[in-house]
Amino acid sequence: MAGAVKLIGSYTSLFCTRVEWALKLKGVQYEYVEDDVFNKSPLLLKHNPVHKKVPVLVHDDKPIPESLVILQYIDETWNDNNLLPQDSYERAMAHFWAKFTDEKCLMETFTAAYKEGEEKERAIESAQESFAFLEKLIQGKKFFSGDDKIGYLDLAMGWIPLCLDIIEEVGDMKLVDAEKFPSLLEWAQNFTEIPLIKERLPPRDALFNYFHKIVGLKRSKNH
Ligand SMILES: N[C@@H](CCC(=O)N[C@@H](CS)C(=O)NCC(=O)O)C(=O)O
Repeated sequence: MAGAVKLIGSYTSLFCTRVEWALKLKGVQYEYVEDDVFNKSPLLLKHNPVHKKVPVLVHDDKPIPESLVILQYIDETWNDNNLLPQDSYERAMAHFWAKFTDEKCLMETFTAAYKEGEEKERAIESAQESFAFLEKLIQGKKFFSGDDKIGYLDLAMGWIPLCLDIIEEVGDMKLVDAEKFPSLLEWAQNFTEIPLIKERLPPRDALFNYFHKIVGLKRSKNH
């Protein structure tokens, strides 16, 4: 598929990382444009006026926002080496769980990181309840997308090995441990051992500083 591909991203964004993994898995050549989410560029505001967030994929001058939407677009546009299942029920379920990880697991993890006291305890409990569904989903499988190779759902869940332990450290809490979540942690290990995934893991200190900053901002707004 011809046409210039540009990714407006941010190095420490887990949402951008999943898009970069997908582009690399598909062997798509692209230009990467780093944005500053604390001082957004006119290019980002022009291409994502609705949410004003990275990532935005620009293909043939057409902008596509929202990382999960972008993953689907990439899969349909460069359609060898499929990321999404071919079976329509399985494909629907992949979308369901990807939405679940963003809207429940990730949001509850972030909430637990910035809340304090009883509210924090409640957020930790509901995050762990959500992670328990992922633990069940991955049991008996090497990858979320099957046994032989990673796909869309692994990329969507990729934030877990990428930054869950960093958010846990910033939030002074432990959500996912080896005792309760052995299969999820084994998957995380298998996933990050894949060379293409490992190559695009931002340095830990950059991620720590980023989450420290946004958790701090959220706490100060909360007071
Ligand atoms: N649901 C969006 C989330 C994107 C997102 O939250 N991006 C962050 C960077 S990690 C951002 O641009 N934040 C700027 C802001 O919230 O104003 C997606 O999946 O792409």
